[in-house]
Amino acid sequence: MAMVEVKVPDIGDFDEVAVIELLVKVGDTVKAEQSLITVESDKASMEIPSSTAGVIKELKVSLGDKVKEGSVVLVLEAAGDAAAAPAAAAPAPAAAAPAQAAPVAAPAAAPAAAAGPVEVRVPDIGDFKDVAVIEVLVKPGDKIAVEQSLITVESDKASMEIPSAAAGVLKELKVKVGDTVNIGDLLAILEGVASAAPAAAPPASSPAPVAAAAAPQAAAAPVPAAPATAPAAHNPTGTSAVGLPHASPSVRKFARELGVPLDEVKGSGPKGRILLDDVQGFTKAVMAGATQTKAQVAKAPAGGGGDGAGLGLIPWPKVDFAKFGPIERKEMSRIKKISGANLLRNAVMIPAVTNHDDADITDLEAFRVSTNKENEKSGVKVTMLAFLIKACVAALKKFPEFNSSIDGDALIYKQFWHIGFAADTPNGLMVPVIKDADKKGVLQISQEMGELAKKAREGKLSPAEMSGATFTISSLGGIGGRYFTPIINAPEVAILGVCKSTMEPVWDGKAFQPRLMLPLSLTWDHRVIDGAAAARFNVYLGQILSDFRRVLL
Ligand code: CAO
Repeated sequence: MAMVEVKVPDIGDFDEVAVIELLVKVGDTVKAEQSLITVESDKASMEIPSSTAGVIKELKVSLGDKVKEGSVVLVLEAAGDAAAAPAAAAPAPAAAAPAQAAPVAAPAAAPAAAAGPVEVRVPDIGDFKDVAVIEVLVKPGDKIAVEQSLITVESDKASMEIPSAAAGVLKELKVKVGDTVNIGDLLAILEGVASAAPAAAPPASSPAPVAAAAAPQAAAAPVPAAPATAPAAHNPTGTSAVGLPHASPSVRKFARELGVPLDEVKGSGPKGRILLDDVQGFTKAVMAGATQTKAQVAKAPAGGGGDGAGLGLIPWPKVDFAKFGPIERKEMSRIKKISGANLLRNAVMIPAVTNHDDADITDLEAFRVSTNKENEKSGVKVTMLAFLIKACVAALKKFPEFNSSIDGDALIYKQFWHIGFAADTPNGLMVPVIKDADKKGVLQISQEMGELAKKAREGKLSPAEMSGATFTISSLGGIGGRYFTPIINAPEVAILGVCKSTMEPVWDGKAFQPRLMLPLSLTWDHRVIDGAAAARFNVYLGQILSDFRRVLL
């Protein structure tokens, strides 16, 4: 296996360019022509490819370094036959050049007045043949500036933007996404305002550009017979003249493959450049439901409702309500939008079943009332919900799968008991969490609940105070109702709904006795829990609530 130095090839008129991205690291196996680094001048950014396949042994450049033709980028151990051809290690035009940018000076010619329609054609794009149009950046009616990018084309080696050599109003676009184009093909017709002089610069040297999408562009001369390269300077900072996000070709390609709208990704690189990590971070956030793409938001009229197309459902009904009577349209709160999207996912994705039961809390309520009387001066009111939290912890300890979460084909059994409780706030539903409820007494839980519920209503809960729950209780007991079917708060696997307790006649074997009965609704994930376990959970919970001393057992 031969060691090969991969060098910066001929990068045209660029003297020294800065290394702005390292796309590989020591130990990586790279293919011939795989991009290794991104470099950037004040005019363009471009990726420097490897001339040889192999395993990277040493990186010779770091971020911020300046490199020029001949600078050693890295050393690699050439793979297989490539080792026998060390010549390929050099930036030999044949191998490496197609992946180089062919940056050229900005057009020197001043725009000249043009009369009538002007044709814009594909300039000399070097070795590229039949390159695919992957983005159309303008539309008829747009006012086009000289050097404004019109389309992005991509070969298997690179992508580049094709700019307009003339200024004017776009009358007609002659290409669409998916078309393939070659040198001289007609791209667009402008109604002339001004055009750059054709043949402002000689054709780029033989290497074909691997220009960044935002990189060395070749401007088409508006003369069909002799499309001359008048490469445009590209502004590498921020977005391009057409508002294109600033990212290297590989990042743009990656984003396209994932369907990530690059213009919605915040770049964390220098001058706001979008890095691979940014695209990955954005994708993760969308998958986790933490953020939505503009398209998702537009499609989600009912707080993340979507149009049902993904589920093969018929579209959401669109009704012109105003036809039937007066209406008022109000935007949903941010919390409603976020929780709506989460609730929808949980409702759709979890095979949920709800078991209803009643618990006799006659003695517990009597105890609660007397405790509150005794503690009147302390200012802390013991609530039924605090007892329920303690009782649930006991049941969760007895039935640990209720305190678990699904992780692929495995279950994560949590050895902590953090209980979330739904709180009704003016802005919507929030779920603060009582951490380590197993280690706290009912008084402490009541006090914390009071504080958290207050914060929730004031919109002051921190993300930490709303995270980490292993089980949730949703209590409508202070309001009313009998039973309901709460939606599981993923990735938890169960939730307890509680309604208002009522005095009911309960048969004790000899006579009906007036007992205070608390309606319970336990929703559980059937992938983790089965009906028998859910029934046992409810029975056990009922036993604890009817005789709280069992918590001590
Ligand atoms: N049965 C009968 N009475 C009950 C009860 C029950 N299960 N639970 C509470 N009560 C009583 C309380 O004792 C209290 O009465 P007093 O004022 O006479 O003492 C009264 O109802 C009000 O209680 P509360 O609701 O203020 O207190 P809480 O501890 O029960 O609940 C909290 C606190 C934050 C959970 C509650 O205020 C809340 O927001 N509930 C709504 C939760 C919700 O929206 N769930 C639905 C989610 S799904 O959309």
